[in-house]
Amino acid sequence: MEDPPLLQRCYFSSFLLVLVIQGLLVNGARSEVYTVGDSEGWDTGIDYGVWSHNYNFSTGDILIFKYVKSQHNVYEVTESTYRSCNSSSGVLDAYDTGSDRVTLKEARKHWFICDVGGHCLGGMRFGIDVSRGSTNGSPHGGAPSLQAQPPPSTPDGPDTNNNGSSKLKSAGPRGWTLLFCIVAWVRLVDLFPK
Ligand SMILES: [Cu+2]
Repeated sequence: MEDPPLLQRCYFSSFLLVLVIQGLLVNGARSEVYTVGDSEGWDTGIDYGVWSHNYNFSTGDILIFKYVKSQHNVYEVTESTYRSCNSSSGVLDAYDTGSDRVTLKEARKHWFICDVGGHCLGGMRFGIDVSRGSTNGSPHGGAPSLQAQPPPSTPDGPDTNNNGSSKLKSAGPRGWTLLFCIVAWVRLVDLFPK
């Protein structure tokens, strides 16, 4: 049975809407805020390798560096600068307010150091691997799984349903789909007002 073109377009728009909702759930609702060093903050004498291994970071998460202003600072650097602690090059961003918020926007490795005299070589540095916000969010726990429901089975064998009710049943879901599609179109127009 061929679907009319309008209905086909509506199936597609419904699919898009589901993607938008899923994107909002994954990237919006599940971002986390991490205080670097937890209660100890950003300071000397702390093993940030141990700290960073306690968490899995995703895009949209936020790092907060807490320290006494002018005693430390925060540089986001390249890997080679992280390894050498030589900040004459490879500095991507610099913060020095004492309460710096860094949003992890990109899915890649991020490297942070303190550039105040010798602190980087002394251990005030760490690297984290930021993954794209995804549905395998084990660190956040209890992620709602948005697995696609299997389509309602339509009996096509002569043995399963002999009373001819399948034709009647098929009209119902299509009507609902059409209604849902109209709502989906309205929502999509609202979301993308171009
Ligand atoms: Cu420092």
